[in-house]
Amino acid sequence: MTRKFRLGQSREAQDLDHREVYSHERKSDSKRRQQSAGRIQTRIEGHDSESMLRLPDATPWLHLPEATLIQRHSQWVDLELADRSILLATLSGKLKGVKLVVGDRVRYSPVPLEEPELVFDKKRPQAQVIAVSPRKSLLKRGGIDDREPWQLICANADELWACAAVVDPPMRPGLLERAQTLAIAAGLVFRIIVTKRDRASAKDSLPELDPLREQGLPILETSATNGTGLDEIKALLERRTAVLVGHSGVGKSTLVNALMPDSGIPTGDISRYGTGRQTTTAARWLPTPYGGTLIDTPGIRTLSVRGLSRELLSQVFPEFPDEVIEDPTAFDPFGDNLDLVYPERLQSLQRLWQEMDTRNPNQNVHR
Ligand SMILES: Nc1nc2c(ncn2[C@@H]2O[C@H](COP(=O)(O)OP(=O)(O)OP(=O)(O)O)[C@@H](O)[C@H]2O)c(=O)[nH]1
Ligand SMILES: [Mg+2]
Repeated sequence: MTRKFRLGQSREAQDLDHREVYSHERKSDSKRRQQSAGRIQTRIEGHDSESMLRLPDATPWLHLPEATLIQRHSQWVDLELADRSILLATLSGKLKGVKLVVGDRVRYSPVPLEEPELVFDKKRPQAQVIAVSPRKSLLKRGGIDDREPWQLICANADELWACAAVVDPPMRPGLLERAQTLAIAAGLVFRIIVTKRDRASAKDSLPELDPLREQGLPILETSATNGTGLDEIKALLERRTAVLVGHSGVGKSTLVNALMPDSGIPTGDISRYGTGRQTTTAARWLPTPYGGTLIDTPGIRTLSVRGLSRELLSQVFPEFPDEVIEDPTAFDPFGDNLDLVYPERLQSLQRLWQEMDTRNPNQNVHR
């Protein structure tokens, strides 16, 4: 089956560890080989990882109405207008090669300026996106290869809320450190939202979070089932846009529904655990009745930090002295010289430090 990526978007904000998404690209192998051969010959790394993040100048289009991109589909996007109505829109050819993402503020033309290509489901576009306004923030994670150095998660958020369940799926502090790194890189406030608190006894102090607690990170314990922590979340949502990030099944969408019973977002059930499939399949921008906005995202397996600066690590691991941050691999987490309370933190630091430097593993591989 040929998959279409007309908007160039279906590979983002999903778990992209699935290599098969690229199988449709075999036809372009030959072209890629030509380009790669040129690079090898000149020994110049021609790829500019920031190019996909650049936006064309939007100032010629300031006379057009502005809307928020609230969800991407394979062939179109949903826009929310100032009056909260929703329009289905295609992208103008002017935006070819531009990566749009949930949360983008866009300028649109109410009538399509160009004839849209085939649109699935007989849905007719009502508008066309012409320009993207400069982003206040852009949350991204490392991509899987050189052709897509970044996977965009959302634009214009203020905070990243990393969701971790007490059980089902098991809590993995390593993912939280990764999420914190991405949040700092994007300039977002980072919070940890513990979900399913009702599934562990009140006596359980969740000691696996102690190293993060001791760094002073804000941790909020919640339960969509018995309402724990929901008032605090509502208060936080009075004037913020927060993106929910976490493994599939931790309860991100359930939390959204608990906060906004009318949102009717599909949530998963236990039988889905371990299937590797997310219930939520596309990120969605959800204005809340509390003033702020939540962004629900599909569950991720991991968050790559490839391509991010190692300078971020001193903020994620402030307990380590400079010489450890400069080369964590020179130290033994279980050796006597550092005498660490949490040796797993040094192991994490080592992993992130090494991954940030990894060159694209597929760089010179031709399938
Ligand atoms: N006991 C309990 N179960 C919960 C809670 N929150 C979510 N669940 C259950 O966890 C399962 C998964 O919830 P979802 O909200 O679909 O998880 P998600 O994080 O949105 O998953 P993806 O969309 O796949 O990323 C469902 O069976 C929920 O009923 C909670 O606070 N307590
Ligand atoms: Mg979900």
